[in-house]
Amino acid sequence: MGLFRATLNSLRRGLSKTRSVLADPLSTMRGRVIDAETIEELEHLLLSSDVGVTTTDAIIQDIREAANQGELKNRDIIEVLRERLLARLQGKDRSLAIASKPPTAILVAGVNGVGKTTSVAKIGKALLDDNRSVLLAAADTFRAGAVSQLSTWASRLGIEIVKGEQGSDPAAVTFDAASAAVARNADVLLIDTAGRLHTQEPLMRQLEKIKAVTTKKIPDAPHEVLLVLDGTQGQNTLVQAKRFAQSIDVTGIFLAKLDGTARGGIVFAIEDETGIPVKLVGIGERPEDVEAFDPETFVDALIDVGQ
Ligand SMILES: Nc1nc2c(ncn2[C@@H]2O[C@H](COP(=O)(O)OP(=O)(O)O)[C@@H](O)[C@H]2O)c(=O)[nH]1
Ligand SMILES: [Mg+2]
Repeated sequence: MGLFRATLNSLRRGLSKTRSVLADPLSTMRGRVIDAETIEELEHLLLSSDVGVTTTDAIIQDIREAANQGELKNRDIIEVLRERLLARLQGKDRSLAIASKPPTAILVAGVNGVGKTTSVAKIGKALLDDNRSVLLAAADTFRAGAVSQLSTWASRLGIEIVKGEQGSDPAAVTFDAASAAVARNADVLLIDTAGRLHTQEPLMRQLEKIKAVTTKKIPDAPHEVLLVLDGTQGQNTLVQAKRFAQSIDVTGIFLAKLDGTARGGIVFAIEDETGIPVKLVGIGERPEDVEAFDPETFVDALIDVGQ
């Protein structure tokens, strides 16, 4: 689905807090001879923006070797870094899966407060703007106020919603919603779930059940299982991603709150540690504050080239 834009200026704005940690110090290195000292400085910058040890080591080793071979004479360190960062993100399918026969079902999971419901609203709005019919399943029946939060979004955006009582079985709500999506010929069913701690076994099993009833009603569903991670939670997101991936087949990551973190490099660490592609990023609280994760646009915004 080509629903989402990847806009350099929006991403730059979204990554503005990361600027002081990465892009600003990097810009002072422009034009410098790429020697051992410069490379070491670069290593510190990458680590402090949460790029993670795996990507940092790979890039630094590669640059060191190239420098030793004399390949980096007259090269700009920022351009060299840009190439290497981009290479790390290549070769992944970052598009949202679509069902060959509608409805497409997208299950949204993650721990409490990371931005799931907001992200569901963002995806719903993008689908509506693309003239697709959408149905929301309010399968967070656990937290007080969760159903009404999603209902508020639904009525603001003009999207239909299937909901149950607080405390009711979220798998039953999902089953009803999936049935309704089929009966009404909806293009996309978006399933919002309860925030669970990755340490809460019963809740993790409930998520598996929600997934199973979706498959029962819609063959091959869910077509996407999006894990929402909170960009401000740093290394904690890695633990969550691994735990969720053990329990259900996570097909993509929605990295929310990228605008709230000074460590936007976390994207690299997430992909290194989990192998799951980041597909969407959230850069604000409004329904339009979502961007496709496009490696080139992201890297350019991250290191702020062309400024
Ligand atoms: N700055 C910012 N805030 C966000 C973003 N996504 C969600 N939020 C906020 O994070 C808080 C929790 O969001 P919510 O969707 O209720 O999380 P949930 O518990 O996972 O469903 C709310 O105050 C949202 O407005 C984002 O991309 N950027
Ligand atoms: Mg929620």
